[in-house]
Amino acid sequence: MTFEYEKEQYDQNGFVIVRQLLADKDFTELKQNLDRYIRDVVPSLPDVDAFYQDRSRPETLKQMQRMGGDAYFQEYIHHQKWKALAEAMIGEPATVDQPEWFNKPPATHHVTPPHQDNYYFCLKPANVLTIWMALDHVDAENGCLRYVNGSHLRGYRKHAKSQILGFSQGIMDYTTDDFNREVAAVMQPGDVVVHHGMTIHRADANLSQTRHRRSFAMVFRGVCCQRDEEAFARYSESAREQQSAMGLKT
Ligand SMILES: O=C(O)CCC(=O)C(=O)O
Repeated sequence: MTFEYEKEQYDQNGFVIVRQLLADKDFTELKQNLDRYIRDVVPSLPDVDAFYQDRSRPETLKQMQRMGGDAYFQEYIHHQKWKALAEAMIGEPATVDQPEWFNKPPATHHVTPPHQDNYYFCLKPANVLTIWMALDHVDAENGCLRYVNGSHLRGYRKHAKSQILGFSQGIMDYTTDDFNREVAAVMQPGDVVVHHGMTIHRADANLSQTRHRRSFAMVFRGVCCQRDEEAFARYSESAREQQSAMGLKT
């Protein structure tokens, strides 16, 4: 696949949805391995790699990062379907980071603050993107992602410390104009949304009492990207401060 239509949408809007990226069998295998990882590996991970809404309730697991220590996911990051889509959007060869997993468990009421991923990544140029795969049906009720259309073309917005674990910085001056430009990414399990590192996005809380809102994501960066090490050190320090203020152990 050449993804010409998707590339046009991505360049214009800063995000694009691709329906059913994987064959059924591949999607089932991924979900089985995520279940295995949560069951067998997560209980022994340090706090900073698995975030809970309430540490004493395993069912409130809301985020996992640095999953590359697991042999399956270490290999998975090279999956051709993901790489081909990423490189078609990025327009050059890309490298991939370790996978992440996000959830909004039912009745936990945590939001994703508006942010631009590259504010965290500190890459120049910002030729970086996230591919976020829905594992559940995702809609307005359970907290779908919402994108400010075209915001990747309008530079950085000011971020400040947030109180939300896993998203240490957020845009505090989110305006009516931002709300008006939002597009909700309503997705079926197996659909992916690809967003540019400068695209402003956020998500409401999961208001459903029964439905999870799980996703699996990978970040790809063009080989031309260089990290601004000073800015990244500042960001990493603020993330560490947040985690230690919230009592997380490394
Ligand atoms: O799943 C979420 O709510 C946030 C995900 C996100 O911000 C990202 O992958 O960049």
